[in-house]
This record gives sequence, C-alpha cells and structure tokens, in this order.
Amino acid sequence: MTRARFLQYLAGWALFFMALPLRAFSGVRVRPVNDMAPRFTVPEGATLPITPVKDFYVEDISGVPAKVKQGTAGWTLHISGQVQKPLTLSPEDFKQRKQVTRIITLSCIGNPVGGHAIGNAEWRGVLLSSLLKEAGVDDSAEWLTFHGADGYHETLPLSEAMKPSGLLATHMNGKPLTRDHGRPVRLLIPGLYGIKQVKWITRMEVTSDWRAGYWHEKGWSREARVQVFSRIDLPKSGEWFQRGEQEIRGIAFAGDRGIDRVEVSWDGGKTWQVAEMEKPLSPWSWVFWRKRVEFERGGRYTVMVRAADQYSRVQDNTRRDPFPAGTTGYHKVEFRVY
Ligand SMILES: Nc1nc2c(c(=O)[nH]1)N[C@H]1C(S)=C(S)[C@@H](COP(=O)(O)O)O[C@H]1N2
Ligand SMILES: [Mo]
Repeated sequence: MTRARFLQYLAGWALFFMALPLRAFSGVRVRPVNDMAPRFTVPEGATLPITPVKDFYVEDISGVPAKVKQGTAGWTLHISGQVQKPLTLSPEDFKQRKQVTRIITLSCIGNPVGGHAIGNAEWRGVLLSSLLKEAGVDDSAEWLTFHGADGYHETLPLSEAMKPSGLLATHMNGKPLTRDHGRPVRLLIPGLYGIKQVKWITRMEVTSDWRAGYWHEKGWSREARVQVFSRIDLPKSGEWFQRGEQEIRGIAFAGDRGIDRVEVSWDGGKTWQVAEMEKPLSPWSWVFWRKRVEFERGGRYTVMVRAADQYSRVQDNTRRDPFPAGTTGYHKVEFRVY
C-alpha cells in the first residue's frame, strides 16, 4: 500500500467512527485505533462562562497513565536537547516559580458542528516561554517536542512556544489538575486545538528537527490552528415555543484571534442579523452572543449562526468533517412556534 492509500484508509476509518452520533451521548468509552472521540455530555441548561471541571470534555489516546494513577510524588519534567542548561523540575519546583493565571478555551479538533468537546477554564501555572528562557534555547534550534506519560507526543515551532500566552498549567479552576485533565502538568497554547495541548508532560526536547505529532502521523492537521466556531445553545433542537419574543443564544470561538462579529439567521440562511456579544473573559476565551427575536407566526423555524474572527475571517459554511483540520460548517437548530 502506498502512503497516500494508507492515509486514505486511516481517514476512512476516522470518518466512520466519528459518524456514530450515539457515541457522543453514551459516555461509554470505546476506543478503536485512530479514532479521535472526545467524551462529552450535552448540558441541560445554558452554557456557563467557565466550564466546571466535571462537565469538561476529556480526550486522550489511552486514559490516565499508570504512572499518574500511582501518584505524582516522584514526578519530574525534563527540559533537554538544544539548550544551555537542561532542567529537571518537580511539582514543587513549579510552585516556586512565578504563577500566571489565564482563561483559555480548549477545543478538540474532533469536535463536531454544534458539539461540546470544547470548554473554558481558568488555568494556572508557569509561562512556557519563561522556562525555555531559563533553559537557554540554542539559536540553531527550531522545534519543541512534548512527551506525555502515556506515550503521546506533539511538536511545536519554537516561535509558537515562545509566545507569551503559552502556559504549563498545574491548576484548573483554582484546584490542582485532575488526573483526567493532565495532572501534574499540561500544556495550554492559545489558538491551537487540543491535539497540541499535551497532558501529563514528562519531557520537553528542543531540537532542530521536526517530528510528526501522534495525530499528525494519522493524517490530522500539522498546525492544528483553531477554525472559527459558533454554536447555538438555546433554543434546543425540537423545542416548541409560544408565539412572541424568544431569545436565541450561544457561544463563538476563534482561538487567539478573538471574535469580531456573530450573525444569526432564522429563515434558514436567507437573511442574517448581527447578534449582541458579551465581552470575552480573556483574549483566548469563547464569547457569549444573544439575539432577541419576535416570532409572530407559528410554524417551523431553522436558526443558524455564523461568526467572524478579528481578522475578518468569516466562518466557512462548508460542512467539513472534523478530520483532518477541524470542522467549519454552520450550526443549525430547528424548533417550532405555535
Ligand atoms: N498526553 C496526552 N495529552 C493529550 C492527549 C493524549 O491523548 N495524551 N490528547 C490531546 C487531545 S486530542 C485533546 S482534545 C486534549 C483534551 O484535553 P482534556 O482531556 O483536558 O479536555 O488533550 C490533548 N493532550
Ligand atoms: Mo482532541
């Protein structure tokens, strides 16, 4: 089999597994090879500005590593490769460094249109750039590879890693990271999908050679830059309303590019109206939008949403599968007015 055929074959299987909608709601962990299947539940009510840890989606290749289950007392993170001064850091060493708190939204690249494999949290930790400066990166180095205790690995360009927004987080919403979310330390680089946000980090290596990440080896995007995403949270699909005023609302997200505008349609995409937006909690956070609409006539309505980032990149209406670079299509909800 040629490489292209092989990738097609993998892609085929990835599409097949992601097309099983029941998986998302069952909460059952089925894990076929090559399947990016984030576990998430759809909340009953409105979306909260900060996602409680218990409702935050979880995605990883083989669950919490044994090393983490045994406790993280002897844990160390090594920073090595093309650096002047290799570092070995314990959780205690992290505590002694300057603490930074950031609100950052995290989204899985496998999140479907309208999906909930996206959450917003307040992360605390140490700036990635400050640790790299401390280690003293060689001029000839270009890449930084992260290794997780489960064998997962990802590579970032050093230019991306040196951005002042990247965080090696030890805390989530004011508490130490839970095992599921990467205890004792994980990466958060705003602007990139979860694929890049390595959990349970044991080793970081500075190199001049690029190495494909775990999912990139399976055909997923190499850069994994977040696409413009918007979602309708209310009304829910299939709901019935009495004639009159009704609020439509939801979230929008564009990684580190910020949301400039959200537009809503309730005639199936023929006309669009600008929605009101709340101020985001940070430059890396999702935003809440809302629109009050007067529904005078009974019948069936299709509400749609689309957003644009601050570089005026309007959301793409092609309903792409999340594989290989994240989904793009507009979220639609159908409901009835009587
Ligand atoms: N070590 C490790 N880190 C990982 C993964 C993994 O399988 N192993 N999965 C990545 C993916 S695909 C996503 S979407 C995020 C999910 O983070 P969460 O489980 O905290 O929501 O973790 C990323 N980091
Ligand atoms: Mo993911």
